[in-house]
Amino acid sequence: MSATEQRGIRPSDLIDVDRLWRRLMRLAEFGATSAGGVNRLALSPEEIAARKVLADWAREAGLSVFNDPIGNLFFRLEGADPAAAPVLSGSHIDSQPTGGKFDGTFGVLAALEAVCALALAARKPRRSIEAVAWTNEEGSRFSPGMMGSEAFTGQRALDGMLAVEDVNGTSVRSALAHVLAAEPDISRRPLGFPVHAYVEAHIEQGPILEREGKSIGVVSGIQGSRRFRVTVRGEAAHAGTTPRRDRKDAVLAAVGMIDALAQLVRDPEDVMFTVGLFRVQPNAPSVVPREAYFSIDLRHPDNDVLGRLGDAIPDCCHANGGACTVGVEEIAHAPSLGFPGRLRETISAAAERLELPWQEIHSAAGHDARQLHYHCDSGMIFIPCRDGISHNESEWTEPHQVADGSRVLADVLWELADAR
Ligand code: HGY
Ligand code: MN
Ligand code: MN
Repeated sequence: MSATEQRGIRPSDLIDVDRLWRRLMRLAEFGATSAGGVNRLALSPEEIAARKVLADWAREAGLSVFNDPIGNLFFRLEGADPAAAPVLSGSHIDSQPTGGKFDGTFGVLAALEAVCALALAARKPRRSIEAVAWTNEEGSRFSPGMMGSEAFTGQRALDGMLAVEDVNGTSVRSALAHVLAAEPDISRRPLGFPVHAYVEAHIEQGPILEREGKSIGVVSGIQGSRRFRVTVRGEAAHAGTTPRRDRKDAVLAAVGMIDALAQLVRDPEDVMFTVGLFRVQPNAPSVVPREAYFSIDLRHPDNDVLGRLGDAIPDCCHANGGACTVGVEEIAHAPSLGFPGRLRETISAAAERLELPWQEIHSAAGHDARQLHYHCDSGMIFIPCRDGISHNESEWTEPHQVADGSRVLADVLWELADAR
């Protein structure tokens, strides 16, 4: 086929949707739950196995594979100018404990499909294009999340991350050692490099695109979030013999705090306040609890609201501690951000060319694109998901929706990488 004919074929024409869908279903087997979801925690044996399959698929297409000191995994389509800063695209393959088949995985596999399809068609853009699977985006095993993209962009130091432990006392350092030891055939690159542009494809994780009948969401930005951990220390005592006046009940104090916090953040009504993790020590039915440990996930698109309410959280907790002692630690504070217009226009123009109905949409969920936003021009492409459900085993999106998103992504990546 002549170069001219080649040029007439857009990258979106090269996308093999059946292959992409098969790979989505295959990856969902790693950590598959009986309810049809996925439990593939960061740096777990399930994730090690999934990473190997990704690397095999990339090599079959002739791509080179790299990892880095935090375990990010890259699949590179070499460009005509290898020294030029590459275009990057991806997301994460770690999941929530009761996660779905598409959160993160769609973005990694759509990016991998784009570079595989281009490689198999012997298309060589000026800049290299790399698909990436970022380490520990979800933060459910090791908190806070987004360690891979934060370390890559220098938003957070690697050493502090390596010391983080999961609930069983396993550190990131030791879990990561197993991941990297399982990849002796993958070249290690240093942490971070200049990136020309980053695009992440993701399911919306909300109901808007489906409700509005749109195939593509051009993401305008990501709402801000603040994350805290609260430790309430009381005193273990006998549940039957200890009079109320003598009790230092950590759970009753924590419950009072959470109720007061819920009142504090009641207004404005679009504030997102979640206590998703709650641990009790010694967690025994006939022992007055010695300690309660819980998470706070606070989100809002207005940085002033986020600032005002987040700043009030420690005092609110201390004021409701009663006879217990209270520790409040803020573990992450990510402001609300807007993606650059030029990248949003590139995405919407690609959707127009493919005659796909699209709309601008703000992301209420967090993504690795947040970190890349401070590193290079970044943007996101959303596809609808059924009833907006996510972080739930029934998460679902249709093959044609996956096809639409991956085609737009392929054309956007080519345009960014091949621009003269
Ligand atoms: O929490 C989030 O927004 C992301 O899904 N980890
Ligand atoms: Mn995600
Ligand atoms: Mn998620």
